[in-house]
Amino acid sequence: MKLYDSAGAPNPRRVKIFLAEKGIEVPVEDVSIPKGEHKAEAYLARNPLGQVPILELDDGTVIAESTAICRYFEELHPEPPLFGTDPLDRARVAMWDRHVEFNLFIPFAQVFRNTHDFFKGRIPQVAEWGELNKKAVAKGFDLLDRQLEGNEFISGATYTIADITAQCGLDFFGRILKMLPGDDHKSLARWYQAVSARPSAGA
Ligand SMILES: N[C@@H](CCC(=O)N[C@@H](CS)C(=O)NCC(=O)O)C(=O)O
Repeated sequence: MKLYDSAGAPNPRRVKIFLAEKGIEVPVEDVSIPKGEHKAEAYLARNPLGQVPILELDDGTVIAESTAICRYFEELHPEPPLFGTDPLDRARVAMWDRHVEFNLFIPFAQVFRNTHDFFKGRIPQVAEWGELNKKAVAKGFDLLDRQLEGNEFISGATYTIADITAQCGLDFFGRILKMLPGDDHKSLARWYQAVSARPSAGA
């Protein structure tokens, strides 16, 4: 089995933190986004979307989408559970993971793609759309801050995939765009400090 990664990229990092939390080691191959290796023929044959991460199994089966890869490992290695523990908890974790994706991670990615110099000349950029998404990120901060006022972690009392998704979004987009939680989002800032101190954050 092999995980196709791109150093520093936020989606593969979701999988790497997940694996670190589970204590699983998987061989990793780097696919350079700056060099365009993710759009090379050999990689597109594995993932026509030309995105990382993918997990390639020994029989050649390819799993794309970070959450799908994490789910696969959750089935193989249920402990510690990172997708919830019973029907209600699993629903709650799925709900919060989706909330984080749609209200934080994706708007952050839109700001990055539409306003950052890295993408100049690589993709068509619509600066106004990027600016609008800054407002969506701010609303995402509000949502998570409210949730974290009374909860240690995003979906409740335990660290889950929803925390990993938010952590990777803030570590990558939040840092590059200088949009990190401050005094207006104290609970989110408290949570961010706590998850950043976990050993898995080094993954
Ligand atoms: N929904 C996918 C998103 C994957 C994705 O957007 N990966 C980024 C790196 S973080 C990528 O490959 N970007 C290059 C591109 O889209 O051309 C997932 O969760 O894995």
